Amino acid sequence: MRTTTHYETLLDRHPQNPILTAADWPYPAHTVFNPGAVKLEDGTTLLLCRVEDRRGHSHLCAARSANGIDGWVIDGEPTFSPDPGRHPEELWGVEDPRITYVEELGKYAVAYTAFSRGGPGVALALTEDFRHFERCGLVMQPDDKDAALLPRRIGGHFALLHRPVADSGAHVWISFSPDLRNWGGHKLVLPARRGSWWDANRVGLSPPLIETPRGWLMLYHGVRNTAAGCLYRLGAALLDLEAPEQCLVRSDSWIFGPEAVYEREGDVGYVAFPCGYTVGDDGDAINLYYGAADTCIALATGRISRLLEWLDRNGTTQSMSQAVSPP
Ligand code: BMA
Repeated sequence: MRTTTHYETLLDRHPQNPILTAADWPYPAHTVFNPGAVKLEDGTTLLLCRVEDRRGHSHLCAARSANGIDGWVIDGEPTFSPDPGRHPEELWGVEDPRITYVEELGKYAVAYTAFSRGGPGVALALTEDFRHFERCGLVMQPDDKDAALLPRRIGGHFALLHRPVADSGAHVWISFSPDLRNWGGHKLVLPARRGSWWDANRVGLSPPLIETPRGWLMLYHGVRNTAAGCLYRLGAALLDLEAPEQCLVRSDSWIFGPEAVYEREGDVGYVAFPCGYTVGDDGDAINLYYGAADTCIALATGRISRLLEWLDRNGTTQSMSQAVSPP
């Protein structure tokens, strides 16, 4: 195994990794990965896992654990299945959920990829209990994915981060809505870099934004296309609290990448892809849940304060970054 011994370690792999695999599933599953995560009111960690079947289509299934590490109780059947009859945008499955608790609604908002005949788009569903879901339908048309809602309104509007793909590239954007159905005010937040950068070919939000007194901490994945395939790694940025389209600082280096065997070997090797986190009782410790090699689910632990402090030392302000040019 390769190591990053001479680089600072900000996120530690849990010794029990991978914490969930398809073998744990109570019904046939090919792979389980890219879970959304949330800590429920009673302290239970709920992972909404992407489960791929042998057709290649994905659905979502909830797994619950008291400590967020083991003892998972997995729903006996799919928790949220594609419903292409009523929602044609879900024809080829539902993928990569990101969960946000929206206090104003008293509900969790799940932003997920709906894989339609026209390509992947962003859909939203609301739930109170992860058993009944109310779909809002497709909110961003294809090609678009990697979306999460912010937990509160910004300037009177709901706000959604997402990653449309256009001729100009694959960059992170933010859009606003009065009602979660109609979206506008689109603004570029974080462009992919260019050339030899680790995040040159595509960037996308990873888990939902983490609110801190200094700004929204964003963990994002950056993709570099190589002769051997794509490399998915994780970077950090800080967005302004009241104007999240303003990126205050962005990491030049990646902070976490595929190194362990279960991250390098699988259906899609060299992928570490977090879609959710939970925060400890101290408000600082985070559990970051990620899909490894599009095959299994792993856990990395860290501290928000450390990530912020590292960004202070290793970040670049957007205006100073010569590597970035807007689309
Ligand atoms: C992305 C998404 C993820 C996947 C990753 C690596 O575009 O499709 O679901 O984990 O590619 O295959």
